[in-house]
Order: sequence, then structure tokens, then C-alpha cells
Amino acid sequence: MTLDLFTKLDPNIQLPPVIYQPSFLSGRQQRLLLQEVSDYPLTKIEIEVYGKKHFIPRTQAWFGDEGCDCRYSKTLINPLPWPPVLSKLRQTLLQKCQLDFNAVLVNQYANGTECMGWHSDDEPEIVANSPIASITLGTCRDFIVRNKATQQKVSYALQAGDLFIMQPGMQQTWQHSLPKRLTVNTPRINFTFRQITPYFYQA
Ligand SMILES: O=C(O)CCC(=O)C(=O)O
Repeated sequence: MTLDLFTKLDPNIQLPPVIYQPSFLSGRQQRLLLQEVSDYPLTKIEIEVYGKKHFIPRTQAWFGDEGCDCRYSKTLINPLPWPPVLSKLRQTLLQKCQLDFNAVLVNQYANGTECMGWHSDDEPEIVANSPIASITLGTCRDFIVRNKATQQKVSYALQAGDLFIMQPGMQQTWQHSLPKRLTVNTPRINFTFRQITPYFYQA
């Protein structure tokens, strides 16, 4: 309903191909997942940008089916096996949304100094034109998308339990980021579920 009003007010505005479903997870589902996350081996990996090494400003872990490796900077990362609550969430996405994922990137931002810069999820191991589903836990943070051609931005204040689906075509035409918010001093956790081509880097 809000969207309709928005487009009526400004017919020139371009909307990104996303589905935003607030409160997708119940309070109980969130608590179970948060409990499990405290056992995840979240690490701050070191990457090389323009020949300079630095640690990413967040911690992360990669889970998935066998062979669903991802490449981050120059490092090949093998998936960790699915933990039980995360595996159940994968099933829920399949049953409720008909979205079939085989890997997930978990990002934890300890506070508002931790962030993620502008990028598209367009790595070659990701199945072309596949959707990406993002689920948020913990503190609300702004998730911003930017049209590659027009630079037009749309901001979403993602809250604990929200589901945000980037539909096919999104990664080609829009970028996204999670900017710093220096007044935030509590953690946020995000799960981006992806469809990976198995054994892409071993073919
Ligand atoms: O934490 C977020 O919402 C952003 C995650 C993200 O952009 C990604 O995993 O590619």
C-alpha cells in the first residue's frame, strides 16, 4: 500500500526489483537462531584491495552444501556444514517462498562502525539471475540500494526478523551497501542465502 502511494506521488521514481517482508521470523525463531549464531566460527578475514591487505570491517562465516565454495578477494572458502537452525530456515524459505538455496553468508556487525561497502552480488559462482534472500537479526540498520545507471538510492531500515529478497535482475542493475552508523553500539547479524553452482572452482 505504501509502495502505491509512493509511485503515485512520483511516477518517475524507479523501484528496485525487491520483495520486502517485515517480521518474517517470529520472536522464538529469532531467539533460536541468535543462540545458534553464538557458536558460529565468525571471523574477520583479511583481503587485498589494490595490493594493500586489510581486515574486513565485520565478521563472517560461510555455510552450504558440499562443493558450494565461494571466492572472497583471492581466497577460496569452503562451506561449513549447515547447523540445525540455519538448515531449518533454509527449508522454511523453500516451503514458504519457493526459494531453493544451497549456501548462505552470515555477516555480523558488532556495532555501527562495522559496515559493508557498495557492491553487487555478481560473483561468477552465483547462479546467473538467481534471487538472493536476506534475513536480519539484532539491531536495525539501514540497507541502501543504488541504481547503477541513475545513481538513485532507496533506503530500507531492516529490523530483526525481516526478510528482504533481491529478485533476478537486481544484481545487474543495482548495487547495495550497509553504511556505518556511528550512534549504533549493538550488534546486527545478517544472512544472505544464495544459489551457488556446485564445484564451480573445481571444474
Ligand atoms: O548485511 C547486509 O544486509 C548486507 C549483506 C550483503 O550485502 C551481502 O552479503 O552481500
